[in-house]
Amino acid sequence: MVRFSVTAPDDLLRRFDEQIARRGDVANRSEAVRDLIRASIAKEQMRTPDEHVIGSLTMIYDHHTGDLTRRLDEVQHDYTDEIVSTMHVHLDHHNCLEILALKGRGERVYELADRLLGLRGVKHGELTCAATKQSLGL
Ligand code: NI
Repeated sequence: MVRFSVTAPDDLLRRFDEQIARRGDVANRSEAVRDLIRASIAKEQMRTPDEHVIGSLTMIYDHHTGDLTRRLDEVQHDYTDEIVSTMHVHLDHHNCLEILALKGRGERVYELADRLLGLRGVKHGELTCAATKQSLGL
Protein backbone atom coordinates (compact mmCIF):
# COMPACT_ATOMS: atom_id res chain seq x y z
CA MET A 1 0.00 0.00 0.00
CA VAL A 2 1.10 3.54 -0.74
CA ARG A 3 -0.03 6.49 1.35
CA PHE A 4 -0.74 9.79 -0.40
CA SER A 5 -2.43 13.00 0.64
CA VAL A 6 -5.17 14.85 -1.21
CA THR A 7 -6.24 18.46 -0.81
CA ALA A 8 -9.96 19.19 -1.16
CA PRO A 9 -12.40 21.92 -0.16
CA ASP A 10 -14.08 21.35 3.28
CA ASP A 11 -17.55 21.22 1.85
CA LEU A 12 -16.65 18.66 -0.82
CA LEU A 13 -14.98 16.36 1.71
CA ARG A 14 -17.88 16.69 4.17
CA ARG A 15 -20.36 15.60 1.51
CA PHE A 16 -18.08 12.73 0.46
CA ASP A 17 -17.81 11.56 4.09
CA GLU A 18 -21.61 11.64 4.41
CA GLN A 19 -21.87 9.47 1.32
CA ILE A 20 -19.28 7.04 2.72
CA ALA A 21 -21.10 6.87 6.08
CA ARG A 22 -24.25 5.63 4.36
CA ARG A 23 -22.35 2.57 3.10
CA GLY A 24 -22.12 1.02 6.57
CA ASP A 25 -19.39 0.14 9.02
CA VAL A 26 -16.79 -1.25 6.63
CA ALA A 27 -16.67 2.00 4.72
CA ASN A 28 -13.87 4.48 5.20
CA ARG A 29 -12.38 7.28 3.18
CA SER A 30 -9.43 5.25 1.88
CA GLU A 31 -11.66 2.41 0.72
CA ALA A 32 -14.01 4.88 -0.96
CA VAL A 33 -11.13 6.54 -2.80
CA ARG A 34 -9.80 3.12 -3.88
CA ASP A 35 -13.28 2.31 -5.26
CA LEU A 36 -13.28 5.55 -7.25
CA ILE A 37 -9.84 4.76 -8.67
CA ARG A 38 -10.96 1.24 -9.66
CA ALA A 39 -14.11 2.61 -11.30
CA SER A 40 -12.06 5.16 -13.23
CA ILE A 41 -9.68 2.47 -14.47
CA ALA A 42 -12.57 0.17 -15.41
CA LYS A 43 -14.19 3.00 -17.37
CA GLU A 44 -10.90 3.64 -19.16
CA GLN A 45 -10.77 -0.04 -20.20
CA MET A 46 -14.18 0.29 -21.84
CA ARG A 47 -12.78 2.76 -24.33
CA THR A 48 -12.80 1.70 -27.95
CA PRO A 49 -10.10 3.85 -29.57
CA ASP A 50 -10.33 2.11 -32.94
CA GLU A 51 -14.09 2.35 -33.32
CA HIS A 52 -16.14 5.23 -34.65
CA VAL A 53 -18.01 6.52 -31.60
CA ILE A 54 -21.04 8.77 -31.22
CA GLY A 55 -21.69 10.56 -27.96
CA SER A 56 -21.81 13.71 -25.95
CA LEU A 57 -19.62 15.55 -23.51
CA THR A 58 -21.22 17.55 -20.73
CA MET A 59 -19.22 20.10 -18.76
CA ILE A 60 -20.00 22.56 -16.00
CA TYR A 61 -17.44 25.23 -15.28
CA ASP A 62 -16.95 28.64 -13.76
CA HIS A 63 -16.17 30.95 -16.64
CA HIS A 64 -14.34 33.32 -14.27
CA THR A 65 -11.55 30.75 -13.72
CA GLY A 66 -8.38 32.27 -15.18
CA ASP A 67 -8.39 32.04 -18.97
CA LEU A 68 -10.49 28.87 -18.96
CA THR A 69 -12.94 30.10 -21.60
CA ARG A 70 -10.09 30.81 -24.01
CA ARG A 71 -8.43 27.45 -23.34
CA LEU A 72 -11.71 25.54 -23.82
CA ASP A 73 -12.12 27.33 -27.11
CA GLU A 74 -8.56 26.64 -28.20
CA VAL A 75 -8.85 22.88 -27.56
CA GLN A 76 -12.18 22.69 -29.39
CA HIS A 77 -10.69 24.31 -32.46
CA ASP A 78 -8.34 21.30 -32.73
CA TYR A 79 -11.32 18.92 -33.11
CA THR A 80 -13.55 20.49 -35.72
CA ASP A 81 -14.13 17.11 -37.41
CA GLU A 82 -15.29 15.47 -34.17
CA ILE A 83 -17.44 18.27 -32.68
CA VAL A 84 -20.74 18.25 -34.53
CA SER A 85 -22.54 20.80 -32.41
CA THR A 86 -22.19 22.66 -29.11
CA MET A 87 -24.70 24.14 -26.74
CA HIS A 88 -23.75 26.70 -24.11
CA VAL A 89 -26.07 27.65 -21.26
CA HIS A 90 -25.23 30.45 -18.80
CA LEU A 91 -26.56 28.82 -15.60
CA ASP A 92 -25.96 31.70 -13.21
CA HIS A 93 -23.45 34.50 -12.67
CA HIS A 94 -20.54 32.01 -12.43
CA ASN A 95 -21.47 28.67 -13.93
CA CYS A 96 -21.76 27.59 -17.52
CA LEU A 97 -23.13 24.33 -18.88
CA GLU A 98 -21.66 23.21 -22.15
CA ILE A 99 -22.75 20.17 -24.12
CA LEU A 100 -20.83 18.93 -27.13
CA ALA A 101 -22.24 16.44 -29.61
CA LEU A 102 -19.38 14.30 -30.83
CA LYS A 103 -18.67 11.74 -33.48
CA GLY A 104 -15.48 10.31 -34.80
CA ARG A 105 -12.69 7.88 -34.16
CA GLY A 106 -12.72 6.85 -30.50
CA GLU A 107 -9.09 7.75 -30.05
CA ARG A 108 -9.77 11.36 -31.06
CA VAL A 109 -13.04 11.68 -29.12
CA TYR A 110 -11.47 10.36 -25.88
CA GLU A 111 -8.45 12.59 -26.37
CA LEU A 112 -10.70 15.63 -26.75
CA ALA A 113 -12.68 14.69 -23.60
CA ASP A 114 -9.47 14.18 -21.61
CA ARG A 115 -8.07 17.52 -22.72
CA LEU A 116 -11.25 19.46 -21.88
CA LEU A 117 -12.02 17.72 -18.58
CA GLY A 118 -8.40 18.10 -17.53
CA LEU A 119 -8.57 21.89 -17.66
CA ARG A 120 -8.48 23.61 -14.28
CA GLY A 121 -11.89 25.07 -13.46
CA VAL A 122 -14.00 22.36 -15.08
CA LYS A 123 -16.07 21.23 -12.08
CA HIS A 124 -18.12 18.46 -13.60
CA GLY A 125 -17.59 16.59 -16.77
CA GLU A 126 -18.88 13.44 -18.31
CA LEU A 127 -18.31 11.81 -21.65
CA THR A 128 -21.13 9.53 -22.69
CA CYS A 129 -20.57 7.32 -25.67
CA ALA A 130 -24.07 6.45 -26.78
CA ALA A 131 -23.15 4.18 -29.63
CA THR A 132 -20.50 3.08 -32.02
CA LYS A 133 -20.92 2.75 -35.77
CA GLN A 134 -20.62 -1.00 -35.19
CA SER A 135 -23.38 -1.08 -32.56
CA LEU A 136 -25.65 0.77 -34.95
CA GLY A 137 -24.84 -1.70 -37.69
CA LEU A 138 -23.26 1.01 -39.84
NI1 NI B 1 -21.74 30.93 -19.95
